[in-house]
Amino acid sequence: MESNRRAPGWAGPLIGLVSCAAALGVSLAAAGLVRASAFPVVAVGDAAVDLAPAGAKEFAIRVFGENDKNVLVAGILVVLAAIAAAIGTLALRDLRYGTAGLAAFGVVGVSAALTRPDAGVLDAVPTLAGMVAGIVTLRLLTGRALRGPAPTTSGEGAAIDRRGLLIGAAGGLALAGVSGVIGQALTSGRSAVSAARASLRLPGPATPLPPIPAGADLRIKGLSPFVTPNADFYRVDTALVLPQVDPRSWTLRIHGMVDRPVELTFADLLKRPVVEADVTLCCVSNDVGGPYVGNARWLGADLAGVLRDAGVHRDADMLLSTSADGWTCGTPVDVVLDGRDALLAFAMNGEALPFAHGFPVRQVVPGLYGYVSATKWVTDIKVTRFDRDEAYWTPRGWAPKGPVKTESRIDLPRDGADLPAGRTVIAGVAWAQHKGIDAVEVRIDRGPWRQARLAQAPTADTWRQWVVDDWDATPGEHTIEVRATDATGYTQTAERAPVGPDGATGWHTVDVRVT
Ligand SMILES: Nc1nc2c(c(=O)[nH]1)N[C@H]1C(S)=C(S)[C@@H](COP(=O)(O)O)O[C@H]1N2
Ligand SMILES: [Mo]
Repeated sequence: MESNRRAPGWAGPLIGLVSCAAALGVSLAAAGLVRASAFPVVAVGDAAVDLAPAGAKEFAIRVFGENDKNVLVAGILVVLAAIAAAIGTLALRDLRYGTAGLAAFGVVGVSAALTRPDAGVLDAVPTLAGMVAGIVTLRLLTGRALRGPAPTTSGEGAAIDRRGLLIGAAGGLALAGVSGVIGQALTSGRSAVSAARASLRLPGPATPLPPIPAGADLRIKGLSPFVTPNADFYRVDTALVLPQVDPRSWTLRIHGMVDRPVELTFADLLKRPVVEADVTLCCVSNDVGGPYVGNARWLGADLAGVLRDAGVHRDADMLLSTSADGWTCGTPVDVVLDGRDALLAFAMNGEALPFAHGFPVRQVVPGLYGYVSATKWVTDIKVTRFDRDEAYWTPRGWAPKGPVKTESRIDLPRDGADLPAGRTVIAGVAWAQHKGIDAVEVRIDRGPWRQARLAQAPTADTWRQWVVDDWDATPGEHTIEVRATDATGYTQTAERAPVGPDGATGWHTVDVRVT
């Protein structure tokens, strides 16, 4: 058609963006009915997370911190918008191009949705529904636009029906908005599972732990509290939308190299002897001085007991656990069976696990980094061997086994702080889970090491607060360094190692200016 060549530049992008918005709104509504992670933006994002090259996790965490997922989704939406604008422009020229463009989106979305490890055929529905809505909207809008008056020979006047197009676009946006709101309500309306969580009555531990000793928390403002409140606990995982696992239908299968494969329901789990344990969890991606470490009082079933009941074969050395969303984790069997408090945890600091921390059940194993021990939303444990199976992060360049490295961190003063001269408190935390911290030393401007005073720690499985409260800060720039010694006698090396492949090393160092 000739007329469309005179369509104003904004018409094509407008048509494309509105069609794309309608497609996303309708697919979100459909995802609300199927499941949230089948929303194509999420499915594509999840696939991108899994396909990302080794080192990408490290990069994303370093640059974006706990916002890494939002940044990824925003990035996908920006790319989507750019392509949508191009598709609309093409559609005004020839509708077949536009339709083909949207269909190509559909293929990408369906492929991503169907190749997720936990996918079923229904997961294609949200993308397909969105694609149909997008194509119909695209056709209607181009149709309306091109119904405009014939162009004048002078080339002036409306070559497209602006009014018709704008009314159509408003309609398309209304469709996007209404279906998007419905979809948002359905996908975040985790009401059934939330209600199940709220109504859980958790059993008490067989042998309750004594309350946390008062001496474990020095109560210094700015120092990490001994117990990290759930709301402040770091979160690291590959899930773009939190798995919604109903405890009433949850089961945990234990199989592989065992005499008696078992499948436990949540009720079965609660009937087992309940163990309470204070355990500090940390991430292998936590750089020296970083925030990905937290301490909680966990409640759960004893994982070793569950394994003994199943009868683990002598030659098995790995537990390959899988989460409801298909993430996998490889944990050394000998570590879990050596008598430490390895848990199938269902509560954290006195409440059912928060959704972000693995509701209804997660693993907790003191002494191992989270990526090899702390499977959230766990549903399956295959007893196997490290030479037969690989967990999620191993082919992505992370060590198959990940014992925690002894670490210490300065919380106070903050790096880059401006301080008044005089007596200044230096304080922080140190951890060497399942070994225990024996000493922490601090030095200023590479001077002599001074012993920090250690807070109490109820067991060797938690971090330990420390403080130096007699530093007389003099005006000028100062460098403060810390190093810890664990109960095996090992003192942290000064040598800087990056987080990959098996955890960072080096002394945390902060620079301050005293005036
Ligand atoms: N299902 C699932 N569990 C997971 C992960 C994950 O990506 N998926 N990440 C692990 C990693 S790398 C860490 S450090 C801990 C973090 O636990 P948190 O988010 O409760 O602090 O969870 C572990 N469990
Ligand atoms: Mo981690």
